Amino acid sequence: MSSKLRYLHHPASQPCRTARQFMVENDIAFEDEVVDITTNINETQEFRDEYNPTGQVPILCDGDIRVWENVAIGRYLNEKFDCPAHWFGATLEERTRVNIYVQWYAYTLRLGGGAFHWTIFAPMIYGKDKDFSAERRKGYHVLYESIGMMENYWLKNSDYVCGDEITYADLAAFHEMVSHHAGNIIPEKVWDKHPRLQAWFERVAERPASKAVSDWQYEVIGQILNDGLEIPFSRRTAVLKGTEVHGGQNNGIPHLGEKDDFISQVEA
Ligand SMILES: N[C@@H](CCC(=O)N[C@@H](CS)C(=O)NCC(=O)O)C(=O)O
Repeated sequence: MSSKLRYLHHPASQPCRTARQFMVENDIAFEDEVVDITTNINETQEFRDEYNPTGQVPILCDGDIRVWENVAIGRYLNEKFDCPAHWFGATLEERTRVNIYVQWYAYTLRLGGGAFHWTIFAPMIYGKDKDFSAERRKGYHVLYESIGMMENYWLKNSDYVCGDEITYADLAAFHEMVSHHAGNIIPEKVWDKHPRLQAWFERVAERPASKAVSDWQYEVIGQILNDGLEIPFSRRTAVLKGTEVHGGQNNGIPHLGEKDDFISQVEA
């Protein structure tokens, strides 16, 4: 008996939108289940035991199988549904480039989500009267280093981050940038310094599946924000935990002190 795939997610989550777009791109049918990560529902022992020990989304349920981590979800679906080879690479070389990208992004661009988180969500969680400038700086630092790599390495010689065809890596990168775009996190001046990144973002945004996934997100989140910016967060989120990164760790991000003027240089 075949059971329907269940997809546990939240629309504000970049990794959730990434795996979602992969399903939309490949016409994979699934049942949508929003997990309200603004409450502590996903931190209960029951949730962790049943779905994911980290309490995070996205989670794919295929019968008794539980898949978490968005890239693992993409790979699982790619194999299960024998999706077109370009998504994860047709040759060893192409597959390796996608592998390198998804490893790299998890420690860099993904953590740059801190710039969005500390600007948009943190005031709703902790109160608008608090000063998050130090945390925001950390987020911006990682974000700007990452978009520098996107511009000068990943997109230097190709239309997509891993070559001339779209891969899962583009979806992962795109949904990080969608949040920054939606939240006006990156100043125009900085976008203008990254013309390849800008052109790539527009290229990926043109895809019908990008529009479907992003419009849906804008609709849901936009509605909440228009209603007065009061997402009832009652807890820390993973992005917040993830941006607690310091120089000297194995992610290669330098101490802020060592490059204290980096953010102002990028924004100059
Ligand atoms: N490495 C994970 C990250 C997933 C993640 O950060 N999920 C966040 C939403 S963006 C979450 O579930 N936060 C709630 C929590 O940590 O309790 C992936 O790529 O799937």
